[in-house]
Amino acid sequence: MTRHSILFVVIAAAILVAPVGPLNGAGASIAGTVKVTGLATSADVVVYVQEAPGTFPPGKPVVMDQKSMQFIPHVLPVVAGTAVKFVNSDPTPHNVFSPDNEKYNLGTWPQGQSKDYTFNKCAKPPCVYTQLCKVHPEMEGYIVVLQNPYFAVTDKAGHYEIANVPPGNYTLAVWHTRTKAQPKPVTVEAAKPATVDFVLAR
Ligand SMILES: [Cu+2]
Repeated sequence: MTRHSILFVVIAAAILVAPVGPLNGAGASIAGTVKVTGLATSADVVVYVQEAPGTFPPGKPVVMDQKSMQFIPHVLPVVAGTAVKFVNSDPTPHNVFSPDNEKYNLGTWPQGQSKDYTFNKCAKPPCVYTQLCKVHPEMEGYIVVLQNPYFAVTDKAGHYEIANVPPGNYTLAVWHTRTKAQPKPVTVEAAKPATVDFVLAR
């Protein structure tokens, strides 16, 4: 091979292995504050891009723990197709079931054991799956299956940040267990952070 043809092969290989989608660094964040009126905390609100162009691979497997008699995290958004590992960290047996969408009951297991469930049956995101435990009726968690990875969950102060969203025009929506708000349009320009705030009320 000549030096030129070697260079060509190297460049061609670099193009082939480059990730599909926006170039690194071309995106920008969407961030802001969500105020949940009438509640002590503005945490656990899912803020998400309703629909982004293209299809998205499942995210890496994520954990939902059962610890101190709670589902942790309380609210867990995932990209469609992502596997969730349900872990029991308590010295008492817990069960995991959901009455929503295709419905499932993963059974009951003791401390230190886990079961996986893959969320690949959501036909039209968002799909919300309430997580319940037959042993402890007061336990409740939520898994929200979304079309794309551009989502975030608010902290106690209501802050959220969605990193590295490709430039484009989107609809930004929110999901919360008890309150609602209308989606809002947002335009993302390259390397220019966008700010979108919400007020949620019953
Ligand atoms: Cu339980």
